Amino acid sequence: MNTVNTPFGFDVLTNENRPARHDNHYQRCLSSLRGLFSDEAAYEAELAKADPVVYEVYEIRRPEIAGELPHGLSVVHPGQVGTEFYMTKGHYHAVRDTAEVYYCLKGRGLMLMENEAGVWAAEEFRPGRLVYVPPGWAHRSVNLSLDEDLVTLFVYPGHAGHDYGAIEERGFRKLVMHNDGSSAIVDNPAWK
Ligand code: PAN
Ligand code: ZN
Repeated sequence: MNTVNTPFGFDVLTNENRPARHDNHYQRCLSSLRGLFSDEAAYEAELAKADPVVYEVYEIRRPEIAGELPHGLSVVHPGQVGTEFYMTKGHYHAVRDTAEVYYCLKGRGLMLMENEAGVWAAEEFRPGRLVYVPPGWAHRSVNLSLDEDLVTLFVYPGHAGHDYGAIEERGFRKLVMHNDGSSAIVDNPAWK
């Protein structure tokens, strides 16, 4: 992590859908996402064939304090499990009153959001479009393309932290499904 308090700049997107610099890179393979997709039989069938990378993240890490702004690139690959599009796990920030900005560089998709009052929202991702995730909203990126990566730049407050547990337990209220060449946002029957 670059903890030095010195300005820096870099090309955020190279030809390989990765930033010119990063401190950490992680990949989420299908095998690490058990329980995420609604069609469990389709998930097991896909996994029996292969263990593809569903999404990956390049982080420019910063100290986990309020004044800092960690940022990075999220790349959700194209694909589906059953008819549900590839997506990120999704999370709340551990410190609920922290927001996040996402800016779409490539591809097309949705930011699916919901808050603890049970209200949900979806905002479109396409190149040049910014999505603002207000404090208190869980967020999940969904790739609506079956042949192109969804590449977004994110920036969030250093002290935000990540809470995956609430979403792992409850799921999101809505699922984003591939439907006849298009997409449909439907109720999640397993949502608690
Ligand atoms: C992003 C996300 C990234 C991966 O950095 O962490 O897109 O999604 P999951 O964390 O849900 O797997 C962010 O929102 N940070 O706060
Ligand atoms: Zn976040």
